[in-house]
Amino acid sequence: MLKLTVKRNKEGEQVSADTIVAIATAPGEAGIGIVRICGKNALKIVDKIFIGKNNKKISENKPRFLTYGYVINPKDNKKIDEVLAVYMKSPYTYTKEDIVEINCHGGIVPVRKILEIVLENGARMAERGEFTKRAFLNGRIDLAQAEAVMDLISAKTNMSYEMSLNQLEGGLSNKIMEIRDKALKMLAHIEVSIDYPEDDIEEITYKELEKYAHEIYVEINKLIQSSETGKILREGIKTIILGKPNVGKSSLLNALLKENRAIVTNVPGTTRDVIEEYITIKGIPLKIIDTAGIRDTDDIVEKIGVDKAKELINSADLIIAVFDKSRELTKEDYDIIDLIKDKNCIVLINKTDLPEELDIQKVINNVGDKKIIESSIVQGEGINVLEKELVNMFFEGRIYTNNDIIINNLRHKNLLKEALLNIEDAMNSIKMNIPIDCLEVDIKQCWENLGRISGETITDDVIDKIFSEFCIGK
Ligand SMILES: Nc1nc2c(ncn2[C@@H]2O[C@H](COP(=O)(O)OP(=O)(O)OP(=O)(O)O)[C@@H](O)[C@H]2O)c(=O)[nH]1
Ligand SMILES: [Mg+2]
Repeated sequence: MLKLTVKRNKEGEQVSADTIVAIATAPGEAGIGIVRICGKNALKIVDKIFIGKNNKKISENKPRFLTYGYVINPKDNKKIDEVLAVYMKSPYTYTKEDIVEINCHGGIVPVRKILEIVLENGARMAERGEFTKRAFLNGRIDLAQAEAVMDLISAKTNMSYEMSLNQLEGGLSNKIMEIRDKALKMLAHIEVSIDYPEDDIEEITYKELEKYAHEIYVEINKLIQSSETGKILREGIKTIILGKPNVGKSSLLNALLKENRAIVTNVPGTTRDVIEEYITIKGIPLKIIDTAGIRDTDDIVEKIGVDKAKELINSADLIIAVFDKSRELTKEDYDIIDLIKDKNCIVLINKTDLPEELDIQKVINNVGDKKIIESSIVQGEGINVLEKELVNMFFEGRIYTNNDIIINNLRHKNLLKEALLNIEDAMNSIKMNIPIDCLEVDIKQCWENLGRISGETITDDVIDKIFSEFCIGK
């Protein structure tokens, strides 16, 4: 009844026809560079181009032991580089196929020369992500784990790195498997009921199905909800610092970064362009954006900056609106109050070290129930309170651990949404006592959509698309 659409290789079987090669390290000057060869002829090829101490071949050393020697051009025995090479024997390798890695000097020339020699001697250039694709097709990891490899490599924040590591270790895959098992149990109940269509069995079956469907619904929904967090952990909380000129916006950026990134002067209109930086506060990544002070201006450059700042407001996760406590509220301040209405926003009243001119009550009356914090950035006061509030607004003091399963991949989120619709349809049918065999289609679709996340039920073209986004050599 339930079949896989992708052909995956059997345990221990090396079915890839070609032996592939790629430079596994990043281009540039480095201590070492690694050329990686994978497939059934890997050892044979390296035996032709590698010569160890006392003329020993790599195949004469034990697998997983480094062999010292030279890569040579077999045509004229000319040495190409002094290297360490290691042979990893199938199936205990990254791809489950034979792999040889050559550690050579890390400049662009040695790695390229070795790559060329390997190509001349029978390997072909690996496609993007082909090593990991083989690991998937050979059944060492599932698709969600393969995607985690790519996310791990491209992680920009500690949190997204940890999310990917958890996914690589099978956190998400196990959860998906649990939910799919429940769907399978539902299908089994339906089969029994169709085979023995007595009334009482059908009644029991409806109750059981309702229970399972509800559990599945709750679990899928929880995963979908986590994707908001996933996006933030991956890309950072997009935070815009907004305010009229000279209130201390750039000073705030510098204080949060703990470095003098933006120019700060007492001339209003100092910042004219948008300045973006990443910071991590209590493990939570923020993409923080300093903007030009909002005011009407005839200066063309400054005006573009002001317009850019206004544009950013709609795409922000959070706004920090800064006001100057040493000055009366002005028209510009009221414009800003207007701009932040209905937005996720913290109000910062800065320059508390100076004589007070601002009527805070006026601010409170106008901004509504937004959180208000006072600060003196030059004296380092209030920054801690602000940092705490920033994190609390998004995570309410929750610390994320490695055990939390967080969806951070759009493909997964979309499949979960489809699976949720399927189970909702099934739940509605159960409520309406629709004949039991009609439920089967929805539940099966739910099971299949979930299976697409781990790659159990997926087509070849989707797989090709996913791996084409990998880097070469992984
Ligand atoms: N006394 C006092 N001065 C401050 C404080 N914060 C910033 N300043 C000063 O206020 C002036 C303006 O600071 P900036 O950070 O450049 O202000 P800004 O909002 O980025 O200004 P624009 O880029 O022109 O929009 C500088 O002279 C800062 O040193 C504070 O808490 N107290
Ligand atoms: Mg500035």
